[in-house]
Amino acid sequence: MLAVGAVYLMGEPEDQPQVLCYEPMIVETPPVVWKISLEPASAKKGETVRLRATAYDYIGNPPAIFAVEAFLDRLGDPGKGIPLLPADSAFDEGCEEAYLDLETGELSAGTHRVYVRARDYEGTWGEPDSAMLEIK
Ligand SMILES: [Ca+2]
Ligand SMILES: [Ca+2]
Repeated sequence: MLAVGAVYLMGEPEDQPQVLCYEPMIVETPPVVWKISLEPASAKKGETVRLRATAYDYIGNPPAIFAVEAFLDRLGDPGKGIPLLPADSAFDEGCEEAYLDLETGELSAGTHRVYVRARDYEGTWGEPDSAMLEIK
């Protein structure tokens, strides 16, 4: 009686809910990263810099951030970066703030690019975003 793609109706339409069945669709719904901030964005060599980023997963099952990672200067393979920590202590929601304290003692003077990328619960990594860090 109930078939995929069919509308199941019993009795009067107004007092029975319509049940719709869909074929499951598998699509990648990568999260996005935005609002990367560096405090300070211009640091003395050796000074600790707080990196903050917000990640958002629009669609998923569930739509939730699983991990956020950073790369300095060269973007590496997904999952190989320095992990950021969840600001609220757990990556479990669609919108998460993450942070990382960057040690700058090993960095050369000049500008460095900091990349940030997020992964959702379904295992899809999003496109990286980046911000510039100046070491004096
Ligand atoms: Ca997703
Ligand atoms: Ca959370």
